[in-house]
Amino acid sequence: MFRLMGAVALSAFLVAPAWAADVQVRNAWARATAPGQPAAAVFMDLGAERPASVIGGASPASERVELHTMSMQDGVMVMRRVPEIKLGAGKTVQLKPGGLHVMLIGLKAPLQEGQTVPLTLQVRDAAGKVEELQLDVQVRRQAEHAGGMQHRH
Ligand SMILES: [Cu+2]
Repeated sequence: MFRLMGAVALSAFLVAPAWAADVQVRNAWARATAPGQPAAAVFMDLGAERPASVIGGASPASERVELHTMSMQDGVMVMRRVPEIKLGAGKTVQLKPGGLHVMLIGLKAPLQEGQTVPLTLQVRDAAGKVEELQLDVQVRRQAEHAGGMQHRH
């Protein structure tokens, strides 16, 4: 029984992690969007073997890709663009609702639950060399995180 459940879980949830420049990405996902919604946030866990930075990205699903962070300012959640997301050796940086995220801006079509969206991240290592990391972002339901905040632009 356990073995059977394990097999189901593997096929449903385990996606091979993507690697570039000793950077590993796990669990890349985005919220499904409503028709007309102009942007979507993408979340993931970023791990690095050596210091590196994510410096940008691109996706066929949107006109452009930006790196953002959210923070509380005077009681209001504010989102702003950041030039890079720094990764430390042996550490994991979580991109999650309410914090750092990758933003797909100018969506060409709504993101639908169950869909997979290609995303390329540019990763720069400590020597300044830039590599591209190809990801598949899984689109999940909006309601998955109860109490999540509205993401506005
Ligand atoms: Cu954003």
